[in-house]
Amino acid sequence: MNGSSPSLADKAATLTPPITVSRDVAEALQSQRPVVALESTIITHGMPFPQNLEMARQVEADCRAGNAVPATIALLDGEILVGMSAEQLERLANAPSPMKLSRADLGFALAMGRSGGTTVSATMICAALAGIAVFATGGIGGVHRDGQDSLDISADLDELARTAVTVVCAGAKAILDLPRTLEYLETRGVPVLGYQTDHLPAFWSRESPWRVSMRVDTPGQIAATMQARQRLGLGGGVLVTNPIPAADDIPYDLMAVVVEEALQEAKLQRVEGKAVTPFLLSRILTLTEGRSLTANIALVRNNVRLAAAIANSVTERALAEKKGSAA
Ligand code: PSU
Ligand code: MN
Repeated sequence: MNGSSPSLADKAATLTPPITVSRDVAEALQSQRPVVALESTIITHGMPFPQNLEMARQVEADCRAGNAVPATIALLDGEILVGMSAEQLERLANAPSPMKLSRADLGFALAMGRSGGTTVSATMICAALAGIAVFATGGIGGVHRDGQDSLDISADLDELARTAVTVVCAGAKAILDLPRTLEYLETRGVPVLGYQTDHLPAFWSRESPWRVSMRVDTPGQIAATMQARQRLGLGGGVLVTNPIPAADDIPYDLMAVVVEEALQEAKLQRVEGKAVTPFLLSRILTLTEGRSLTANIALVRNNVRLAAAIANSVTERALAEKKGSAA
């Protein structure tokens, strides 16, 4: 570094929106190499310490093993980070009272200099700002049970309808109303793809009783679908549902009993709003004696591997198209 003229990567590291893109992510984006965005509410609210930090490091390694640069997204002291250093990850995983950030919270958190994990909705927003098209998470939020009365419908669903990022998840947790979640997504024009499955996966379980209408069997078919949607100017995201690996599956009927018990406790203790999902997750962890956490880690890793393969396919297609138009 001679300090006089900043490299292109340095310039890309500070975009006009207040986000800081790490050097390796900026370089990958600039040279059109595959990048996968990763969310951070799973670190701050989804898993206990230290498993949260171990998982965050592990999925970054999985992403690199799949030939894609990981871009973990979070807020630290009012700075939106796209791509985090080892030290920043550690700070986030240990943050004393991190916010759980969705679209509604981002501006406030930025203004107040707060730290927090980004949910699927906020991660999609930041990924799109940075120019990242593929994002891996565990499960998305959805329509809660009795959501038709409480109107507790995750901001994730509307974000999928408006922001053009492909989200790879293991379906939605059975703590939600799965058929209403599917109906809502359909109404809002969000395609739900089943990866090598005809059934909606239910997070800890490979299969739920509900079907998905669009099945894909290869990462290439997903990239082709993304490209076709882009050509049509449809906007909005794509939801890829990827079943948990068979070795870690907890059957749907078994989980249904555990989920029912956790929901009853949440009701008794009058847990509401943003606190509902973290409360249920931690109760389910205790009720399954840790099995749900092992499953959670396995499914996130599985989603990251698929997201990396999709990102590779997307960049291959973009390069092929460029060559085609140059010829
Ligand atoms: N699934 C998990 N762990 C999580 C979440 C989902 O296994 O921590 C998080 C995601 O960040 C998702 C959010 O976007 O929960 C949804 O929260 P809500 O239902 O409050 O919108
Ligand atoms: Mn909610």
